[in-house]
Amino acid sequence: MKLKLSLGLLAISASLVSCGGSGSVESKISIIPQPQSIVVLGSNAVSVSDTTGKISMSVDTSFCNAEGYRLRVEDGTINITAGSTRGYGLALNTLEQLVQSNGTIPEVEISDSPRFEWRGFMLDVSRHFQSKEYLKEVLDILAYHKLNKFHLHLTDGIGWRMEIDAYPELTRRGAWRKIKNESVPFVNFEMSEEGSENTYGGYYTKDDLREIVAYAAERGIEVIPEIEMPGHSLAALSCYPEMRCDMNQPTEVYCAGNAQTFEFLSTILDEVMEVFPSEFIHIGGDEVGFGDWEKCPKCRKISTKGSDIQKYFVQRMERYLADNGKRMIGWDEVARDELGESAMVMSWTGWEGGIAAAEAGYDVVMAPLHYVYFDHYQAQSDYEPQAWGGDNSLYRVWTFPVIPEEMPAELRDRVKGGQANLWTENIETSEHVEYMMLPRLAALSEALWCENRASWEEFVERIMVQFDRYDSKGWNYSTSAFTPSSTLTDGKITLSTEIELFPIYYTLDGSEPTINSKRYDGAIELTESSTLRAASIRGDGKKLGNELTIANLAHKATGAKTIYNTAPNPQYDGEGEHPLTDNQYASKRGDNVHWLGWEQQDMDVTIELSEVEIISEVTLRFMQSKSNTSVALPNSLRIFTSLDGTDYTEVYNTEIPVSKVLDVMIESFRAEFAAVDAKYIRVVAGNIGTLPLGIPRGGGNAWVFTDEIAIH
Ligand code: TNX
Repeated sequence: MKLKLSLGLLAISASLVSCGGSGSVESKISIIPQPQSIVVLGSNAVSVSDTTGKISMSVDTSFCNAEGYRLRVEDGTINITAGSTRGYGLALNTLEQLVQSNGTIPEVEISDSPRFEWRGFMLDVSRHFQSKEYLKEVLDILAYHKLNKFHLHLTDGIGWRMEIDAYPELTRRGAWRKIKNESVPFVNFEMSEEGSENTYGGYYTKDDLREIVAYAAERGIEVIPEIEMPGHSLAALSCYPEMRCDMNQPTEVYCAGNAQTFEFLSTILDEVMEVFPSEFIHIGGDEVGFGDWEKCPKCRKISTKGSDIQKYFVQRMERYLADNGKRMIGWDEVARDELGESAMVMSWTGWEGGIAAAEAGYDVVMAPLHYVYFDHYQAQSDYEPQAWGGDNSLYRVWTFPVIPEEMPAELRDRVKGGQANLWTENIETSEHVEYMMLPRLAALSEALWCENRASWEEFVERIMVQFDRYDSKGWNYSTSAFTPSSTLTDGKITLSTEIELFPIYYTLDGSEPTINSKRYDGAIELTESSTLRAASIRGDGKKLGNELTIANLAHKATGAKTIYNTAPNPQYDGEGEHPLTDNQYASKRGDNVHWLGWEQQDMDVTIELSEVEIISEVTLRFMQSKSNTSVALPNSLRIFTSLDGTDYTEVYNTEIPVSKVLDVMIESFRAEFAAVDAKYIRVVAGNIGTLPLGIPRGGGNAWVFTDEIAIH
């Protein structure tokens, strides 16, 4: 359905979706983000099929918020009053969500305005490129959630994505790379050229970017470009090495003592300002290594201290932007750089940077990674595509306070809003971008829009309607909030899901759970060698989220005492008294508490059973993650048994071939041997010692990681 709304010169069209499918909640008013006030007026709904002449709009400048609007549907007419044309757009967005599955709009009065003026989303198009057409889709998604800032991370170490007339190499070479290892293209790559073999990349022409800016503006969204400096600039400096401290030494940091650097960057910013009309220009400023500067004779003339050189650099660029009528934004590292007062700080490492920046007198956008980094996992990692960092589940994002409790009252006005950031080291396709955005963007939009938040339960009801809308728009989204997670206590397993709307069904014989399987209603007792499979299943039989599978959970050594012949590193020593026999398995993340890690040493442990048992199998899992950690599979596995803890017999000895896989993986090893009576089982896993050269941490100490020793 298309609803055409016209008023004088202003013609706006909104496509209307009808929501169906999810059953009980479909006929309710369900709007995300939740408007500040909804009053149901009567029961004479307006039919969408005939809205001609039924819609009137007017501007009321007395609205204290330009994005505010009032929407009244009554007696067959739709009346919108808004603070500005921006407010209209937002009202139409609400109207679209008011349409019920039977094609009518209920009689309501909605008064609405946003809590924050900065409701942002950042997409990194440097690590992986997205087409211009897809960026428009992203803008549609943002507009649908009433976000109004699109921060485009256009440059980074890996790729430069904006055509710059003065420096054509930036996109002729800087936008392309040859992938040396398919599985981790962002770690293992070399610069390339457009059109050459096995090349990945892309860039936007200035016209492309103007088109994106215009498309965004039509949707009330401002596009804020980011040109990273002084760090994260490997791509630019590979094209123009004369801006390095040492021309022959690859680096990601611009030389600060070189006049050419500032000429280069200000020319680039001139071209950026010509294309992007935004009030703000982002210059990055994060994670700068000071090593090059502190050795560079030219930089040392500015100062011998890296932090002072950074300050000089950022101040210079801030002044350049301010002289051109623009406000600079930088990541929280720039807060200590004594900037002009128009500068704004984007707080990413936590709240502290934002609080410090507000104290120093700057405006702040809160984007703390432990709430709103959408490159982080949204559910247990075993069932999710490879992600980065911690768990920012839907619930976690929903609890984003934007202004933290610890922020002093007098500084709170400095917080202009918040933003989610999607870094794309691990994200190549548009489907994956969407999967990471949705539905977390819905939770973000409520945090940024609503003065008074609804309850989680109430939000979750609206999310179900939102899923139907995502379906009709063709947007990919995650339902991971329905994936069961498990905890184990006293040999019993408890299941739960983040969204508790549908029952969990499970099987213990390894078969697929369906709506006819056992319905979970309390802790499950596991017997040796049972395999649990569990899933959330809706009334119509549709499975939501991923399935949980846990194999061979209980075993003969459950709870048994462990003697460490070599001690695990105290930072990775599992959790609890006997972590290797507690039936608790770790996820693919290196920081999961259930991992035990041995650095450079063999893992050598003895399990003491409470009595002599007949055993014939030992199962263990080892992790390997060579792309960004030092964890490698062991090169051998040996098992010895004893009745008295003194005399041991070797029952198993195997070599494990080296695996060149760089991505994170967990490998299970099942050691089977002739049945033997034993009370003590000694397990030795050989550490490869040093990581091979040619991989990210090559030459460094290798670690062995394991989580459980299961004895059968
Ligand atoms: C830190 S957040 C970065 C990015 C990475 C991200 C990975 C920020 C300002 N810098 O360059 O992509 O971590 O999560």
